[in-house]
Amino acid sequence: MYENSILKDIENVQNIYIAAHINPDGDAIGSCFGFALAMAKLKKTPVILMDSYSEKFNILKGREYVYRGDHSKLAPGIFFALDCGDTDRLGEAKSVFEKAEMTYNIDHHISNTYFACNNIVNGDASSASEVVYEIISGFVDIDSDIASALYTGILTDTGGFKHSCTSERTHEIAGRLVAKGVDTARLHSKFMLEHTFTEAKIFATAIGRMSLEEGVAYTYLTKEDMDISGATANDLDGIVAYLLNTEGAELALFATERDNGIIKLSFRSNETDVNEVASLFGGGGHKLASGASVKGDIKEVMAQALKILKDKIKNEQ
Ligand SMILES: [Mn+2]
Repeated sequence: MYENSILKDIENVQNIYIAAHINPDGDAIGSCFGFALAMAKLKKTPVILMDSYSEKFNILKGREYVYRGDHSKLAPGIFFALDCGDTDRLGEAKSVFEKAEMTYNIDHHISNTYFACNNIVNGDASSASEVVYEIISGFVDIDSDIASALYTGILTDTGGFKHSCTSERTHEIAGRLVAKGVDTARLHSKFMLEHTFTEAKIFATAIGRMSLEEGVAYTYLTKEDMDISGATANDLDGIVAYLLNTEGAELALFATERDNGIIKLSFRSNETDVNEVASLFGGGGHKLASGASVKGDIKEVMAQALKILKDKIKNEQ
């Protein structure tokens, strides 16, 4: 039902601006690449504004539309924000978004702030890629490149079809994408199993100092840990999920110290609403997976978050 409005809105523009959240993950990248490829099929020129991301995503088509030039002179006729809960999460692309004449917000975060002219937000969808599929399948013949990008987004945001956000519809869409020629074994191996040497080393540091207290599994990485290992924010995938998989853990907390004294908190849960917890720190996300960035001392911020999580578990018993 949004197809018509999108088709009408892109009719008179050539450049289609597309962006997702900062520190882009598989869904941010997959949804942007898939959407960009769909726009290219409509003879439009996609312009993806995106932070640096892990090189492993270079096996996907769509990356050729990532723009690496100066942002200051861009004045979009239309801007699609994908997999992004609020405008701050657009990072550098936020200033470009604000200049756009027409804006769309296509997402699946329940914390989404409905910040665009048109908001297509489905909190029940597994991923932004799933929402993008629902939209573009209405007006584009999905080929194997588009299918591979969207499949990657679904695959990574569902943790390999394991998380509770994986619905019957998710599998149905995944099946349709597979029918378009997705090399599922290759994508599973690339995105769910493979890690770099640096990722393995920083994983070991983080897991080596993990604790499990009153149902909360937690750990942290300091700026020094990151500097010594040469790891970046892109190398930390999977750590918080691994914490939650610890027997006896109901909640997981992973704190990392970033530049300028910013502490990034990641929360995961089997049941308890951690979107609420993240919102106490000015963040958000999903009920079972959320995050926040705060300024402060890592030990203090972590102690604060830990206390909130432990209290939450106690109150629910
Ligand atoms: Mn997502």
